Amino acid sequence: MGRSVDLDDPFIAVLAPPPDETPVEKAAREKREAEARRVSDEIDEMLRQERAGMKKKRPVRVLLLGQSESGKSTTLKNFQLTYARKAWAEERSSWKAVVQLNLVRNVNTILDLLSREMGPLSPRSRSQSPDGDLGGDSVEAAFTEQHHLLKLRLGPLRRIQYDLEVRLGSGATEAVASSAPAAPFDDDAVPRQQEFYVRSSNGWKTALDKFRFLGRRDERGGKDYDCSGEVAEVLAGCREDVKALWGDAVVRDVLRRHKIRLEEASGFFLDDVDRIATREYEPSDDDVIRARLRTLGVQEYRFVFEIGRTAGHEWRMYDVGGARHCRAAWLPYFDDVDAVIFLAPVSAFDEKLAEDPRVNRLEDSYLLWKSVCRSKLLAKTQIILFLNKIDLLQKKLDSGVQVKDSVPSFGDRSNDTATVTKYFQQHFREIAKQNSPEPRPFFVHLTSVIDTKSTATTLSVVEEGILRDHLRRADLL
Ligand SMILES: Nc1nc2c(ncn2[C@@H]2O[C@H](COP(=O)(O)OP(=O)(O)OP(=O)(O)O)[C@@H](O)[C@H]2O)c(=O)[nH]1
Ligand SMILES: [Mg+2]
Repeated sequence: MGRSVDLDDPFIAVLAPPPDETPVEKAAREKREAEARRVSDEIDEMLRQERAGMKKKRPVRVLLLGQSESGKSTTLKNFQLTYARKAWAEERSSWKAVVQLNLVRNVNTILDLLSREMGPLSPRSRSQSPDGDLGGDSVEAAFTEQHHLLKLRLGPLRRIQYDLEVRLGSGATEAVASSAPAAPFDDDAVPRQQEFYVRSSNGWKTALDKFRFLGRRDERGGKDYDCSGEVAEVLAGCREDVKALWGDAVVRDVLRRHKIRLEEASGFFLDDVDRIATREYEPSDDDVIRARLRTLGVQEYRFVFEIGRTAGHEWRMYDVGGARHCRAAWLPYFDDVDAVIFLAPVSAFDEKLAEDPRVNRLEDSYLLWKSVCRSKLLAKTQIILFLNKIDLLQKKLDSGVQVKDSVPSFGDRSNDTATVTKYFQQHFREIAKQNSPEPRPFFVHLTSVIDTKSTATTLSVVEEGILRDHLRRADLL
């Protein structure tokens, strides 16, 4: 992953020299490399001038766009993990509550399903009719006393979910259906909406700080109720039951019949119960990357990069809520950024939007992409497309899901990851070409942003490209 496929970009050509090039191709490549070196030297010189205080230092501004659950916040976390490790390390432990909530929610999803399937009666009374015949369908009959006991013993996790959700705030719950339009930020059609100009300068810290400072006295001398010890205690007590539930063949069968693929959903931690459901649990880097906390409104993050060419330089990243009702808030940020990173989760080609179950998620991404490309405010802004969740796409295709069943225009092409991503990519490229007010290069990366190693490679290419544009802009100001 993390592969760029735009060979027009000199930096990418440098990274991936063709293996069997002809003399003409070699000459062309060397020319491109020389150009890349020239640009690179130019950047160094500009940075040197900036450092020498000859130019006013502007922060680099990046806007992350895309539908809900496309991976925007996860990409932002990767930037932080790679370039601002100190801030990352300071924050890591406060993600604990989010990971715990994600895990507890997984368990409660299963328990809700079991409640519906098992009904209120005891297995014995339900599975045997008065004349001695087995009643209900085969799955009902398959439930045992053990399932009822598990349901009973895991009951306290409902209150734990409630406590954590209350504590973390509205970002902790997922989107619900609404009738908001797909992209209400058309430059021409919609006036700017003042009420959406909320700039939070501390982003997810608002939610996480509630856990960081628990137990300390507030300014009025009162103390916040600290539920973190109790959460860890209850989870540790439920560990074996959670494992038994998730490992149970009947439970897996019920999930399969309802087409619920928890392992592909946001914030999946059921395979890590042994590690997480303990009193001493501390999140790892990977846990933080995979933890799901929904973004609301627009959140601003300020990082001073510690490494890379921009070490010491401030980057401001704007992470937006991707659900339809959040999109009106995006527009004010369009005229203020050096680059946009647009995320499209291509694994979602057969899924529907949580906020509007009539809309296919890939269609929604195409629509959003079109609106972003045609925005006049962004006409001169670099837009980088991440075709994200390639790992999930691969898994889905391997399990036999046919793209043509959800995307009829895909036709009888081969149903493999390379063909499918190439097809989607061409569609995005065509939309950009048809709708951009001025011609613009098409930068695209195939990503799985939960894979921090490959994402770091992608980000280094992205960083260089953004920086180059940023410095050119600064020169023009
Ligand atoms: N398997 C896999 N999971 C991913 C990938 N990218 C993101 N995720 C997961 O998908 C979930 C949603 O990602 P987020 O980064 O929160 O999505 P978002 O775009 O910020 O969503 P909103 O805040 O609702 O707009 C998280 O649990 C991530 O861990 C990916 O490439 N592969
Ligand atoms: Mg987000």
